[in-house]
Amino acid sequence: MSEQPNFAQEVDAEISDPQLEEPQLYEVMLLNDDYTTMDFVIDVLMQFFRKSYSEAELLMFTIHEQGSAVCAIYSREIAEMRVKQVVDHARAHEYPLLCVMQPH
Ligand code: TYC
Repeated sequence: MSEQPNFAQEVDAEISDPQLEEPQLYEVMLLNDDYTTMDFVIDVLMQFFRKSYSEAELLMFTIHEQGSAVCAIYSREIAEMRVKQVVDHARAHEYPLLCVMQPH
């Protein structure tokens, strides 16, 4: 008998046992608009997505030019919380900034 692990069995177990499946991850994205200031977006990226100033500035310009960009990838619960925090923060400052999530 071979001492090698049976990978086929392990793969089958992962498919059949939901407890062993990897949790679905979600991309959290910011969308461009014409009214939110560049400085506000940079602050959001630093405050809520833990980017350095230079990372945040580069990502902000990517969103500004491309229309959107992935800012982080999280589990569903963390992604939902982050989207709500960012949207609430933007509305509190009367900016229309949109933050959305989609399966990774
Ligand atoms: N387009 C905005 C401007 O010119 C800047 C901006 C960047 C807004 C990224 C939203 O997610 C955004 N002031």
